Formats: sequence, structure tokens, C-alpha cells
Amino acid sequence: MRKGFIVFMVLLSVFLAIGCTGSNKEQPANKTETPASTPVNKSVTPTETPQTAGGGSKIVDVAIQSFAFNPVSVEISTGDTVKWTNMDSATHIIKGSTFESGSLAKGDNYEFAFTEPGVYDYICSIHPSMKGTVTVVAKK
Ligand SMILES: [Cu+2]
Repeated sequence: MRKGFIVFMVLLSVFLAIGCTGSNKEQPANKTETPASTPVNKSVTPTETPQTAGGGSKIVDVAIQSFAFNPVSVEISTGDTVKWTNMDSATHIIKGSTFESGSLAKGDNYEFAFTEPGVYDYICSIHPSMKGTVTVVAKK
């Protein structure tokens, strides 16, 4: 009787040990590479957010190069933006009647959106001999 109980306990222990070992031998996680989800071919929706001035607003680039604005004068429509980029090693500051950039180091740029028609003369406040003009015409 008692012997049988001991045998039972031994068998039980062995059984549990095998069971533990078995559970440790789990198959490695199924690592079959799931293919990258194929992009869903949605109907193409335009990502551009319409600008307040309506479609057709554009950005006009003006380079600041060799202590001059290039092109020296630009003509744009209301709602358009002028983007000045300093290509010089020297620092420049664009200054107009209604707009002024901070100090522009080499590679820096400054954008200003013109909403009112008019002729805007501007200079570099560090080098006042640098002059440029932005002419803004009302969008039709
Ligand atoms: Cu300057």
C-alpha cells in the first residue's frame, strides 16, 4: 500500500518532469516572414491642402547671391509666396515695408506670402545697396 503510493509519486514526478521538459521544447515561434502588406490601391486622393488663396498659389524663388537678389524683381499674384535663399557666406536680412526676415546665414531661407497687390521694394538691411522688387498683381 505505502510502497504503491511511493511508486505512484515517483511516476507522477517523472510524468511531470517529462511534461515540463516537453513544454520547454516548444516549437520556435512561427517566424515565417509575413510579406509586407501590399499597399491598398486606394483611389488617389490629392494630399495637397488647398491654400487659402485658392488653387494656383505658387512659391517663387529668389536667390541671394554675390550681394544681389536674383532675379532682382519678380512679379507674382496675390496669395503667392516669395522664398529667398541666401547663397552667400555673408549674412543678409531682407527688409521690406511689410516684411522682414531675421538674419539669414548661408543656406537659410525666408518665405513671405503676399496677399495685397502692390509694388514692394525691399533691401538688405545689412547691405542697403542690395535692392529688389516684388510686384504683386491681383489674382484674376
Ligand atoms: Cu546683405
